[in-house]
Amino acid sequence: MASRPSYYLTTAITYPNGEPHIGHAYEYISADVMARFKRLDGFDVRFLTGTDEHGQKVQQTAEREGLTPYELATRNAQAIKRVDDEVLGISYDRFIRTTDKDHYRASQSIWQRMLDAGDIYLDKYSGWYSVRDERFFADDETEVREDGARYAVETGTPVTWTEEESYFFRLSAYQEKLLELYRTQPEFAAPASRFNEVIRFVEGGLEDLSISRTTFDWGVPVPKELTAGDTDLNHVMYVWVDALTNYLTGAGFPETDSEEFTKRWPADLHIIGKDISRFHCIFWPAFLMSAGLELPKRVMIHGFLHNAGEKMSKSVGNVVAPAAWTETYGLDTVRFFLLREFPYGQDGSYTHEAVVGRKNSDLANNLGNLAQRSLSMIVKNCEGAIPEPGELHPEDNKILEQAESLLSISRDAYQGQQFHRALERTWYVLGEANAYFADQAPWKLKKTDETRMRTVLYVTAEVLRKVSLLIQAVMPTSATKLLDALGVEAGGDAGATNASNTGPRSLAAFGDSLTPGSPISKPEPIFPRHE
Ligand code: ME8
Repeated sequence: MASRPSYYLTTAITYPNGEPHIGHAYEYISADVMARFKRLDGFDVRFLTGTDEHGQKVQQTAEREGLTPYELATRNAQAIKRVDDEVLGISYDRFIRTTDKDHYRASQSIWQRMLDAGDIYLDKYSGWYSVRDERFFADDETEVREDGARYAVETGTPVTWTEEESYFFRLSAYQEKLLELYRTQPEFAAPASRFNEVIRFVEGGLEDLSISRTTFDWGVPVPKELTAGDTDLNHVMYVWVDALTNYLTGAGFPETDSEEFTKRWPADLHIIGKDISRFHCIFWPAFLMSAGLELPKRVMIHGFLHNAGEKMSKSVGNVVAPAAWTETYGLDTVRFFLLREFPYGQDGSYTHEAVVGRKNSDLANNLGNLAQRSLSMIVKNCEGAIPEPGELHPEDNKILEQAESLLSISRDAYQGQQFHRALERTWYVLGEANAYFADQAPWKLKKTDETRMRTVLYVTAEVLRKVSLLIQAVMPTSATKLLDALGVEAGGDAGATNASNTGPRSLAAFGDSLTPGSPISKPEPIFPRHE
């Protein structure tokens, strides 16, 4: 399988200063769906996720909890990993922690390269810093509120005045090169609306970036040999320098000549949320340009998930844990809902009613019922095996062609992370299949024209096979049950981890058809209604 093309994708790495919520789950799930689809479609996938453990935010939370930062990070990294493994079935290949040894090496190596390029110099930083955002703000990006305290305008988080010796990265020198990147690689970031915000910001001019801290020590050290010998202080890297570098560590950096690195870098896709687009679309490519490394092919910026239209926040008490959802609705329903309900890239809102609506109409009715009704008829009337179809009528061909078209539509949609498009179109075809089944009424044909009944059941089962193949990435467990019932043989790349990956069916089989005479079984109810 050595010749399979590589596909390397990543999520943002989460701050381990608390438990993950459904907004984080949204990101993990969407990346997982992308990874699974690519695996099923014949790619050699590497899928990286993990935790961003350094910085003041984690250090301060640890102090409050009476733990060392490493203890806090370890506890919460384990909690996040447990959610990935046990609650969401995320098929990552590596869960990276930025406290991993190889990551220190990678971070120091990229620093060295930027230093060698002449892009790092010592100066003094004075300005505002938001610990919650781990981000510097210029004076005019902050405001004093009624309580007398100062806040970042954009994010609403408190800022504190910071004055310290710091190394700087010559970001200002990259303005033109970045603008050229955006011009020549319009697919570099998406959606366009968010990409345009980034472009406008860069057009407005860039200031050099403070990339080290001296007033606390929870970070990747900047060893003295990585300085120009111009400081007596101990510097640690600004957390975003090491955080972004995790994508390189995950590809085997700094071993740039290794087989792994050559195969995996540049990354095909970084999936991130809208609050960190500047870090990924400005700082990250600038660091890489400076270090003489290739740039990622794409940054997909997803929106935020809101609880009934309201921002999730601990103080409002409306933060939802992923397990609360999967226990109530089932994992596959949650995955389907999050990707089907709103366009990927835009903000989305959820309510209990909306999830139940999707579950009952799209899953229980459109898919579940059609599968139950058609497969039970086959089991009962066709000796429990795929029937031999008679001559195909135009209406048979029409629905078969619609199902056939779903592969290229889905591929295109996935290529642009337009998950909702793939699902929307798939459910449109399922709607057509339901109408076909109702019009053809095989239960009536049973009395009048058995050959025709067999044809209609064959065609319906074949549409279900194609749909099931395509929805494996989104609903691995349910799709597997359907494909099992249809007697479709397993084969394909299961990815590295976890049980819900058993029995994948490669999309290479999409263009085949069901074999008459092959045994099928009536599926146990796969998509029960939510009462
Ligand atoms: O930003 N809806 O970590 P983080 C959707 N460590 N996505 C959400 C969300 C919501 N309500 N809340 C958060 C960081 N996210 C950095 C990343 S990457 C080199 C370093 C997303 O724990 C958020 O946009 O604050 C980000 O992509 C991810 O969850 C982790 O957020």
